[in-house]
Amino acid sequence: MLTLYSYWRSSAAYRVRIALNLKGLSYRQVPVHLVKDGGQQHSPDYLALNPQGLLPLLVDGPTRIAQSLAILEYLEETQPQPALLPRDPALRAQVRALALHIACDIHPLNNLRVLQYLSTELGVGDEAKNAWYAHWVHSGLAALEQGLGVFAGRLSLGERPGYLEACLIPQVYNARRFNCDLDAYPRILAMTARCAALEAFKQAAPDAQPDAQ
Ligand SMILES: N[C@@H](CCC(=O)N[C@@H](CS)C(=O)NCC(=O)O)C(=O)O
Repeated sequence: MLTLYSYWRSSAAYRVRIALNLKGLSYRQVPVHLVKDGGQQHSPDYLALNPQGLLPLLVDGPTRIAQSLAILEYLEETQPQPALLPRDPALRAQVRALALHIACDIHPLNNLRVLQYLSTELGVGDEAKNAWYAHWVHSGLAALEQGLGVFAGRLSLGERPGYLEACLIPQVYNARRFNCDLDAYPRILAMTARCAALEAFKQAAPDAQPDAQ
């Protein structure tokens, strides 16, 4: 049985929940509250498992894997069907590039620890912090919107979602949570709407998690 250390609102954990569901893999969740007690990700018990103090963490027998995209790659290699990545090498590289765009160039700038650092260490007020958040969401999503043109209105696997959508839908969730207006991104919205109707995504959604508040 796979174990996922997760938090309902963690978008990086949300990526992994989607991937596990798309592959039809069962798993149990261990909730790690990112805010309570100063953040349980900083507890000695959790740091012993993942010294980086970030979610998600997947445990498969003796193997512990941090970093959501490393987990997606692991799942793809150990449980190849149904595939999350396209077969064609060029398309596969483009999917990875778009996923990295989200995971490396949008998400980390607006992560909890960055927002906390802005407030508590640099004394940035809420208005400026929200402007920071919206700036990185919009600059990232505007470029992503162009990049999605390669799929010509379809999903990254044609009629099926996979690796890309596992990253995109959690990023859209984050943007909406912080009231970013997404009307300028019709491709992103169309992909999100198609995925939202699927069971794998419904079951992975933050509000559907056992630790949702
Ligand atoms: N690059 C990492 C990012 C992991 C990450 O930033 N996780 C967030 C939740 S979405 C976290 O644990 N934040 C805790 C904190 O900021 O203290 C991944 O893709 O797994």
